[in-house]
Amino acid sequence: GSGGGATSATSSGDDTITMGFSQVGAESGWRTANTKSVQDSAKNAGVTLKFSDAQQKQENQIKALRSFIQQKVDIIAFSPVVESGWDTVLQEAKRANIPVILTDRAVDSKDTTLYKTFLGSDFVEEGKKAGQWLVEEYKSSTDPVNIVELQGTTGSAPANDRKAGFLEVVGADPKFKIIATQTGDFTRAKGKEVMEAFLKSNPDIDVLYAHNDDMGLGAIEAIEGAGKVPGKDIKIITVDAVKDGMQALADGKINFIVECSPLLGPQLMDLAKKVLKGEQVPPRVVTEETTFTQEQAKEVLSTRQY
Ligand code: GYE
Repeated sequence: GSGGGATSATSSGDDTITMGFSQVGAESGWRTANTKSVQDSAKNAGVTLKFSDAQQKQENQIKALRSFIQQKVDIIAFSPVVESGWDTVLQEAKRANIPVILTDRAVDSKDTTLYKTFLGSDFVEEGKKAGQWLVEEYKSSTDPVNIVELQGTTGSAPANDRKAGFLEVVGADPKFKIIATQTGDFTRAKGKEVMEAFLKSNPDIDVLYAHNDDMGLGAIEAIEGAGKVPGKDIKIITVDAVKDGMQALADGKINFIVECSPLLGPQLMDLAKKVLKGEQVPPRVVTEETTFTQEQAKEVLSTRQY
């Protein structure tokens, strides 16, 4: 129903749940698949969804959350573009008695009563998996390995954690050198632009680690434009495993992809229903995911859902 508060879904007589969902934007293939998953599963679950696209700006997300509070939605879910700066608006939601679920990305608030649960991937683990592949790939070599890194959106949980997890693993061996690192904002266009700059100032790049497929795909264009062969002259590791990324992996242009599932919608709707029924939910729900080599990509490409 439209009445505010944690129990309105059951006490207002009708059992329609209204969810306000503030999405980061439409910056990547991952994001598009995530939006579709949330919208489709809201429909299937009979949840009325108020969907708002923040175009990668925190101020827009804060506005959207305030508007959801004003409209007295039953529950708010959002994917915070960056980790910090949410306490004030989350306190406003709490005071209005509207429960909040974090999906996909975390906040760094000390007060964990500001949200009911956090549903999404373990980004540190993803970064470690990327690093582990590299360690294995170069295990018999003692030469220096020059790495460039395309980071996700500055201040976002996946950018912070994918960097940290990767460093934790490759940092143990001094032959791995990160010679350049910069944000590509998770977009193809920025990935291409920054990779062009990397190529100009660094003649000897061995490896690209891109925090998502889209930046990697943009970088592939830059590498080809510079007359080099992606996947051979420069080895490429990315994260997500969206269709276009998996295609490039199967084609030999990417060498390894760490999966990050955007299909969070069904679990989000389940959690929302439980929270509104007053049931206990785990404070953290971690998405299960795997990794793909070029051979594995060829096998699963035709059955990928996103
Ligand atoms: O990896 C990237 C997207 O937060 C996990 O955001 C998400 C990331 C994803 O733009 O492609």
